[in-house]
Amino acid sequence: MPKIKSITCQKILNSRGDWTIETKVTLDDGSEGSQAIPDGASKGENEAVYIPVERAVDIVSTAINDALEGEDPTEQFVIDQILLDMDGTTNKKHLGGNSILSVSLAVAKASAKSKKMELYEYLAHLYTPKKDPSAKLKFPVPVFNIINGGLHSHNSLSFQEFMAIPSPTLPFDKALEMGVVVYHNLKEILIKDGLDVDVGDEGGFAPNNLTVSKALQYISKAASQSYKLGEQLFMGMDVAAGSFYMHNSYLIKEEKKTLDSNKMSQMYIDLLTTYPLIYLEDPFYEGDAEAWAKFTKAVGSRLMVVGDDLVVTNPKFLKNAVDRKLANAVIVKPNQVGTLSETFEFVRNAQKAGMKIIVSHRSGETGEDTFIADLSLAVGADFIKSGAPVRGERVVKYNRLLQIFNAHNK
Ligand code: 2PG
Ligand code: MG
Repeated sequence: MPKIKSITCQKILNSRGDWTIETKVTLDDGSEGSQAIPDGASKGENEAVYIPVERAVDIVSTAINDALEGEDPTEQFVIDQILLDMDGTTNKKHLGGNSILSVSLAVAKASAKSKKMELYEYLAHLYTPKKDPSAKLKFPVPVFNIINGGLHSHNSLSFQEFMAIPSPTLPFDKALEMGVVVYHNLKEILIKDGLDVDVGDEGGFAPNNLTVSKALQYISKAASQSYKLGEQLFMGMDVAAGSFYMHNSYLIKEEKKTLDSNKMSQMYIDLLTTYPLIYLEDPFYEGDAEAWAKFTKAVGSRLMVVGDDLVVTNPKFLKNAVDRKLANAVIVKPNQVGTLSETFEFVRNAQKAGMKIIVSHRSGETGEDTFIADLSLAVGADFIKSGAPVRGERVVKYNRLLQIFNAHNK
């Protein structure tokens, strides 16, 4: 049985040019696992606390290293519990969600190496120990964020993400190809119309002077050039409504409109009649529970109403969402909660409640990190969000899935 020999941590840069941490766990059999930590721009109020990087480096390489040295790394749930007990707070403000998660995930990676398993196989075995290892892999549908607004760009759009979504009936390689084709179509159309094709944090175009409807029109046009919209390809949005919720209403700055929750709902319902939208993430601020409940009741049978800031990958907030029927799908971001064990508990409970699962990146990522790709396979996620099919830190996740897909479909 291997033992943890040492845990080290250093600061590195993320895709936004901000510092983050990278932790390395070394086992006494020589196996190693490293994990860098992503960071969000539009964070939920109840996310685990991201402590300053210098402090996190110190905590991981001293206190956490001392506490875990000699422990069995394959006992993931024991390791995570030690970290939770050491922290002792509900939002991980003592040790930091970033410090804790980096260790939790690096331990899993080192253990996978030690067992000579692919990471997704090892994670699947932790998530469902009794699962037949030869069972067919379920690949997530990629959700491509091809127009960026909100806190991910400096344009006038208040909504954060406008997405092209291949039909869930398509194989992963075909779905990826569609995202690429639509992205390039869109680029040409924007250039022809004299619009800017600089990109936002997640690789989507971020031109100025768009409105929500115009952004959707552009995606429709780009998609219909090559595919049957509403059949082969659908659309979605991450509104990230909490980022423009002020004084009990929503400020749509590009249209100089201030809407209350009912008017926001009506706007979405109107858009649903015009565009083949199947996915709407954070349509309301997380504290606007009544609006979530009413809206999900009204459109939940034909639309994925996706909770992100609403549930922050935390079983406690998920329970509230399930009990009050606030959403029918959830985002999974391990760094919102801070340990692999809690992430698994969250996904398990959401799946039990019949919710769709979308494993997601953050807007600030690191170039080599592919953990979420393996995680999506391990838990059988329905979708994965890794931005547009451009920029190294975004495509590395799609490429990891493609490599595994190809290996399984020879
Ligand atoms: C989101 C994410 C990722 P951020 O809101 O879903 O797209 O953004 O990482 O900035 O919170
Ligand atoms: Mg979101």
